[in-house]
Amino acid sequence: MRSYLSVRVCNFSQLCAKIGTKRSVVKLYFHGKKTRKTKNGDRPRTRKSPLTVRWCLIQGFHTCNALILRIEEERRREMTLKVYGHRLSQPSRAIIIFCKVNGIDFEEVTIDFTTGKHRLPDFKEINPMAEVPAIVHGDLKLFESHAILCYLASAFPGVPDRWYPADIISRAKIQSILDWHHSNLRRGALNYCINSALGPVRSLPLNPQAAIEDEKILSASLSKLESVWLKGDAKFLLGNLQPSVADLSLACEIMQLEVVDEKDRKRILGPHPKILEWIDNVKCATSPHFEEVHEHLQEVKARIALLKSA
Ligand SMILES: N[C@@H](CCC(=O)N[C@@H](CS)C(=O)NCC(=O)O)C(=O)O
Repeated sequence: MRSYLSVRVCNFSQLCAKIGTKRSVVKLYFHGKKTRKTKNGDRPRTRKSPLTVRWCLIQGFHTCNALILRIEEERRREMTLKVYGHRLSQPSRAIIIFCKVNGIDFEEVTIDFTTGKHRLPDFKEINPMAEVPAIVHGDLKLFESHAILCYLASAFPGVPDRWYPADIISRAKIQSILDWHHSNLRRGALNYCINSALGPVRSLPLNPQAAIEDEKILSASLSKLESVWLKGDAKFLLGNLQPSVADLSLACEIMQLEVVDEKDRKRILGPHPKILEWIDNVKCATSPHFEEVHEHLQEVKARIALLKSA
């Protein structure tokens, strides 16, 4: 933590310049925040600065250590990463697992898209596309899971390079898998799961006819995945020895098949032993978070069974 013991100021402008904070923020701390009573009569906590700090500033030529430390603390709080998602959502799971595996401090905010919460104005302020996942990190609001994974891997210094390597060629190859994913594997897997099992959970009808077409796209994508990026005895995509953001994103997509009927899942994944082995590798490399975050799918599966029997 930076020490401000030597910071001496005589007015707001100097203080703001020294600590690189907006004048309005410093004033807020200095004067405290005006508060109104809430419905139940409580007064919310104010951020009144300690008297000593106030006195220091009034005196005009004093060290503002306590005030500055409070501002820094608030900044850190504001910088805490917020992940808006839902564990039924494949891309949300990838982000949650990524944060957990890499020890990134984050707050998980559940947006239940099965009941339309993603269309509420507050969430659309964060993601105007009304989809989970999205993140808020300081002033940054970001949506699209692949962009988020790449941002997290680059913005947090403790994340090992192999997740999204600095080397531009390795990075470009990962990017190419991520781009392919959205219009192929995801298209097939997402629509197949909705049309064959998940629909009723989201108040949508099942559509067995569409599911047949979705399965064709999904199976073709699985074959491509095996023959292009998992060729030879590759443990992870691109023949890497450790998983990258692409492994995590694609593995979470395929895991969505946990919610479909067991015989359908076996029919689709059975012909792809390399895929099954690779998913196990991703699971092992990110254990126990991978399993823990995917547990939610079992609850969804139980809900599907209940809706079916009703
Ligand atoms: N391309 C987006 C896809 C996000 C997405 O499809 N999210 C789904 C949940 S998995 C969603 O929020 N759907 C809301 C809706 O369809 O109304 C990403 O990778 O983040």
